[in-house]
Amino acid sequence: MIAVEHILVTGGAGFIGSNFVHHLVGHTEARVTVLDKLTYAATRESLTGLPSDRVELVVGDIADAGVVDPLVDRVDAVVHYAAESHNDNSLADPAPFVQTNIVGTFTLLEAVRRSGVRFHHVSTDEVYGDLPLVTDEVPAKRFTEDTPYRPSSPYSATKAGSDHLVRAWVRSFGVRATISNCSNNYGPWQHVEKFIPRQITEVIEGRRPRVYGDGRNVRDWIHTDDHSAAVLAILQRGRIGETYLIGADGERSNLEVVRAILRHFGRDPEDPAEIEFVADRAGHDRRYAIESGKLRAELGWTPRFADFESGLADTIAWYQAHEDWWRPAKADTEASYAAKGQ
Ligand code: NAD
Ligand code: TDX
Repeated sequence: MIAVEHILVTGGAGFIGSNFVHHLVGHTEARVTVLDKLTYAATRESLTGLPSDRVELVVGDIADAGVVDPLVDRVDAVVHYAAESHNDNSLADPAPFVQTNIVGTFTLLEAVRRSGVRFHHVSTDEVYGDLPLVTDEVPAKRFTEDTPYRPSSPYSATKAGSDHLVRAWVRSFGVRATISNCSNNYGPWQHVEKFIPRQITEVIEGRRPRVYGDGRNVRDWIHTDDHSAAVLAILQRGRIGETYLIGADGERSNLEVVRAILRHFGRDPEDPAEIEFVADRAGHDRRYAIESGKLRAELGWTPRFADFESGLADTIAWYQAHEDWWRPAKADTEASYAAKGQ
């Protein structure tokens, strides 16, 4: 187990990074410095209430070595969440994805190479491309740590590029790094551009959920709290140079998810008129599914939110109680979707 006295969390004001900061404060004695550029996706409010003697927010860019280098020199470990994270945005404008996800990760890797600091890189299952639907191929395949990389979108290609950089810095320079590739997260503080918050807030606003294409695409849902617990286990006990897949056996089609949301609000989930089918995403990945046996066997991790429907119910209740937080972003987000017929 490594000593984690002071940790730099990049992207710690975002959806998943802020959850990890809370997890660190609750489960370790570590001090935390958050480095975040505070893009449109940042969730500053999610860091309120944390002890000021343990958590500090530094506003800055991970691609700026002048900002990154002195911060890395102060810490024992870096946990790297900062990214441009939304596939649809990457189709509209890939440039910030290349800059933050690739140049930003490179900048951090150069800093930890120089300082010898432990590095954990947070990545996504999307680097593996997609899988056939279960109905198309039996038995169903799942991603493992050995699945070849085959990213589909500018977002997933830049995350794949960042993973490759981390592996090269481990092998060529002896950087002490681990990588995790997690499936789709849900939970509080997720931006309303993403699928589950968008559909919950559409229904709250009296509109219909909006499903891309035929809605049969499958995602493997995991609660952010479970993701954070897995990342901490890897940081503390993972083997250097290794990759761990994180997933909670939460496969659901997009249609199943919107029907669960409709059911929760007392609407008829089987009535096709309750759902609006909109233009499909270009290059839309069909199915993701994670085999997380390595993480479970080596590090003893298991998900606490084993029941997706109850985690979803908690998440819906959270969005109902936090309208003040999501409402300012909602109108602009919907205007940009409307412009694309989505
Ligand atoms: P998010 O978009 O909610 O948050 C990203 C955060 O990074 C924001 O606070 C933003 O301000 C910050 N950021 C962006 N560019 C930056 C830069 N140049 N310098 C400093 N900070 C910058 O994203 P998220 O959904 O919380 O994802 C966090 C990480 O987890 C990403 O690396 C993503 O690839 C990965 N991931 C996400 C999911 C998911 O389902 N959302 C699943 C697996 C992996
Ligand atoms: O309005 C919508 N309707 C819809 O049908 C939106 C926003 C999405 N979708 C579909 C597309 C996907 O099949 O829902 C699914 C989930 O979409 P997103 O929330 O955009 O997630 P996804 O593209 O799967 O990527 C997410 O998981 C992996 C995160 O955004 C990534 O950061 C992470 O790496």
